[in-house]
Amino acid sequence: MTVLLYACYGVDSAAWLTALRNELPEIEIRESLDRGSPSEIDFAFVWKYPPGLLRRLPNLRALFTLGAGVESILADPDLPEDVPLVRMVDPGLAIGMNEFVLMRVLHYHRDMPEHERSQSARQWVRRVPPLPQDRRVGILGLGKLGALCARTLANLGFDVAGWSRTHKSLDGIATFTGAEQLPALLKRSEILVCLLPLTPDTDGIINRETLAQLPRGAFVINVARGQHVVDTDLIEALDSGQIAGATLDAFRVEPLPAEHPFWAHPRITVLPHVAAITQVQTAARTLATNIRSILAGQPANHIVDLTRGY
Ligand code: NDP
Ligand code: OXD
Repeated sequence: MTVLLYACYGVDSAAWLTALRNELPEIEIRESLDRGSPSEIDFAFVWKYPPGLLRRLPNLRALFTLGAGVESILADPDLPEDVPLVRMVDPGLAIGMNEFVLMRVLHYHRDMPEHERSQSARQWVRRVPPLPQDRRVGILGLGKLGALCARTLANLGFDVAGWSRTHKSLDGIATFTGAEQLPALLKRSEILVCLLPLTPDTDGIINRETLAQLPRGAFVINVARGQHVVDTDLIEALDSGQIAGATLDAFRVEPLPAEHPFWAHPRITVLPHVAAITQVQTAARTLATNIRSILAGQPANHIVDLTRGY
């Protein structure tokens, strides 16, 4: 049994190898195709691999991603349709996203951008935030990450609503379903968090029309994909005061080009795709559990639905 680990772009391959070899001591793990024959590879763990890689693996039994979003792998013309594609669902990743969303929601809820502006002007201005029950947070996407963030915020007392493609029932959280209920979710979202997968249906979903449906002075936190946001529409909404601030962790082009207007916008916080990072230790365990399921004849967990796109 042989696994290929192919990861670049900020992934610590050495740490992954150590963790995977600890979790799967009975399995050979190769770091490249330079050794042995590619036809010996049964499973591949990949993230940001070079074009043509999958074409070279004729006997793959399952393909695992080291990250949660799979849109770039789905766009690979060499992706085999008959090999399960398994996305990353990792407790470490979820903890990171939960922390990040909570941090940015609290930042806006407690008026931190205004306090920071006051400090720059050496002004002592005391602002009284509303109670969390009077702060309406909307979460686009109620999957593994969105539902966790929604629960955390609701447990702190925020008035939380979430939006998904299929109906969800979550204790203490108002839920909205499908395109026809999106306006109702937007209308009540003073802080909007995007945790959707990137699909043809969600591409450009944060645009002039949807931003205009948020309450005036709302905040936007995009921790999903850059393509969810129409960049010029967001800047226009910020400049007009319709949107009071935005936290952006993902961009159409990454790294965000130095000349992009987001960098210098006074109401935008740019982060280099760090909201949540797959944690080697916990994720290696998840991968090992999944590999063992497959070897025992069980289906893997978290298989991507290729037609749905996530
Ligand atoms: P899931 O697949 O678990 O959840 C996706 C959610 O989005 C589901 O609730 C789904 O609805 C909903 N959804 C999908 N399409 C639509 C649609 N057309 N209309 C309404 N709702 C829709 O994904 P995760 O929670 O694991 O991850 C979400 C995204 O977060 C990833 O795809 C990735 O892009 C991003 N991410 C970003 C990271 C970062 O560091 N910035 C790190 C990790 C992930 P339903 O439940 O009905 O299927
Ligand atoms: C992602 C990830 O999908 O880093 O963005 O997992």
